[in-house]
Formats: sequence, C-alpha cells, structure tokens
Amino acid sequence: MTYIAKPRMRHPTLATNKVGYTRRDYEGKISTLCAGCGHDSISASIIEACWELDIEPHRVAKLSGIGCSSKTPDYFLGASHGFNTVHGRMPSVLTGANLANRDLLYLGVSGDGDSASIGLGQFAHAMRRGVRMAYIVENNGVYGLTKGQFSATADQGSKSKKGVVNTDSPVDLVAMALQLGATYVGRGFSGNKAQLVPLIKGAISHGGAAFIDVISPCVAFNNHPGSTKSYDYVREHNEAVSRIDFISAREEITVDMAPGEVMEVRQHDGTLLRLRSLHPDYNPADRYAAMAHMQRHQEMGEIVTGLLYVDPLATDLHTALNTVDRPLNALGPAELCPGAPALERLNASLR
Ligand SMILES: Cc1ncc(C[n+]2csc(CCOP(=O)(O)OP(=O)(O)O)c2C)c(N)n1
Ligand code: SF4
Ligand SMILES: [Mg+2]
Repeated sequence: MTYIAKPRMRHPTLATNKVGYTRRDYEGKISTLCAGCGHDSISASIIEACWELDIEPHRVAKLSGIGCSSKTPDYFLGASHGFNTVHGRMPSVLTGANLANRDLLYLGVSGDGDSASIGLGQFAHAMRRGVRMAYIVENNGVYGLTKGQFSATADQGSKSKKGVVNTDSPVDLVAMALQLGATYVGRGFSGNKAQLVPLIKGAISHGGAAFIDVISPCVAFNNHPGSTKSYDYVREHNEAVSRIDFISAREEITVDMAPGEVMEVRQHDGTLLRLRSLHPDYNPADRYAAMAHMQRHQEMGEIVTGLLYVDPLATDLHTALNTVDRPLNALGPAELCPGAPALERLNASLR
C-alpha cells in the first residue's frame, strides 16, 4: 500500500490555541477511508473539539477496536497515545489503561459492529462501571470494513444496497447507555458539525462515562433509498432536543437570552453546557424522560439528536474503587508495598 505523508509545513498565520498549537497539530495521517465517509467528518469534529479545549495532545489516549470507524484514530491526534485493540475489546483495554493512569483523557472510538455485536458485553460493562471516557460510536448500520453486511443497529425494515430487507430488531446503543447508567448520553450526526463539536467537548470534560452515538453514513454500502442511516434520511428525520453551547471554565459567561429558553449545566470541572431548548418539555437531567422522549420520536420515524441526558455531578470508577489521586503507574515500590507487618495485619483480618 502506498503511504502518503502529510507535509509538516503550515501556514504561518494559522491560529494557535491557549497551549500554542494549531489545528494541524491535532491532525493525524491522511485518511484512507472512502471519499464522503461520515467517519472522516467525525475525525474533523474530534480535532476541532480538542483544539478548542486547549488539550495538550500528549494528555489524550485514543483507543479503538476493529472496523473503518476503529481505523480513524490514525487520522487525528497523531501526537497522542493510541491503541488499536481487538474487535469489540476497546472498552476493557481502555478500562485497564484508565485504572493505571487516571491523568489521561480517554477517547474510545468504535463502530456499530464493534460495539453492538461482538463488543456488546464490553460496551455494557464500561457504561455501568462509569469508566471515565468519551465513548464515540460511529454508527452506519453496517459492517463497512467487511463490505456492508447489516449490523445490529440496522433498523428493522431498512434495506441493504442490493434490496435485502433487514428483519431483525435493532440494538439502540443510546437507549442501552441510558439504561446502564452512563452519565452523559448524546446522539449526533456526522453531517452536523455545529452540534457534534460541543457534544464531544462536553463528553471529554465529563467526570464519568460519556457516550455519543454518531450516525455516520457509509457511502459505499449504506447511503441509498431504503437505508435509515443515509445522509438524506438522517437530514429529513433529524429531531434535535436542544442546541448546545460549550463554555470552558476560563471563558467569561455572558447571558444572551431569556430564562426558560436556556438551561445551564455546570460540570465538575467548571465547564458549562448551555442548552437552548427546542422542545420546551425536554429535561436532560431526567434519565427516564429521556428514554421515553426518544422512544416516542422513534415510533414516529424520527432520529432524536443532541445532549439527551447529563448528570453534571457524575463520578467515575476511580471514585467507586477509592483509588489514590496519583496515577497508579506513577507509584513506586515503597508506596505499592505496604510492608510485612501491614500485610500480616491484613491477612489476619481475613482469617
Ligand atoms: C474477532 C473478529 N471477528 C470478525 C472480524 C471481521 N470484522 C472486521 S471489521 C468488522 C465489523 C466492523 O463494523 P463496524 O464496527 O460497524 O465498523 P465500520 O467498518 O462499519 O466502521 C468485522 C466483523 C474481526 N476482524 N475480528
Ligand atoms: S466502506 Fe463505508 S465505512 Fe468504510 S470507509 Fe468506505 S464509506 Fe466509510
Ligand atoms: Mg459500522
């Protein structure tokens, strides 16, 4: 395979962020995905979100499974830590890395095949344990990499490129994440960057398990009439619950709208999510209302997008396990070994 390297040169007037990097510094290798693939737009949104958040690339660990979607971490954050794991196993490898080093920001990138079929168990346990990460599923309803078989998220009654009707019920990862206890749950569309970038920024800044399902059309195998994951279908059936603004803890907060139209959610780290309501009755702090709202609109054939649920005070697996504040991989033998008398006391307490 030919490898085309990106030039290191950049235009001298490119804007830098607060940590001195340009957007180019958050890019990766040149994508080998099909032109027009939704996954490339998600990579662009991740780059934009990390640049705007002033994250130093070496503070990020990006992990993925197997699939076109799972290849994408090669195309962004080239200077970050990365681990392309086994099919469906990203969540357990990420959980281990997170437990060893709690100081990094974790990005879990996966596909609908990777997370809703072979990795369904792994997805479920990462969500219920509250592993702190931004878990992004690039959902195209097919196994793109293996040439377009229906995935478990394909809607019942939707058609393959060759006209075969899918008879199975779909797995809805958003509904599952809500049910399993994820504390930040959203759905986006790769074609709506204005919505996706703040959704990703909120997920990265969140203190617990954040999950975003991003509908991401596969132009090679699932972008035809009859598909419910095509660009046209999603544009025609998209129903956003709110418009989301992300305001970092350092930015000045200015109020520019009447109370009632806007709901402000301050997360643990001081960042502010400002939700401009499009559905006056929608409450993103109510997990069960979020489930009911989604279900209701799904029955009408609509795809609900936006920040569907958030618990701003969420804690994570480290809190549950009461681990020390310092990353475990930074502890030395003296701190890791309590000594013979302490071990003796511990053993005695268990006899
Ligand atoms: C253990 C194992 N089983 C099956 C495969 C074959 N395989 C590779 S990618 C893939 C599905 C990918 O689908 P998805 O996660 O939706 O990614 P997409 O390509 O659609 O982005 C499968 C079944 C594999 N690589 N490893
Ligand atoms: S096969 Fe589909 S998912 Fe894979 S790169 Fe092409 S358009 Fe994207
Ligand atoms: Mg897929």
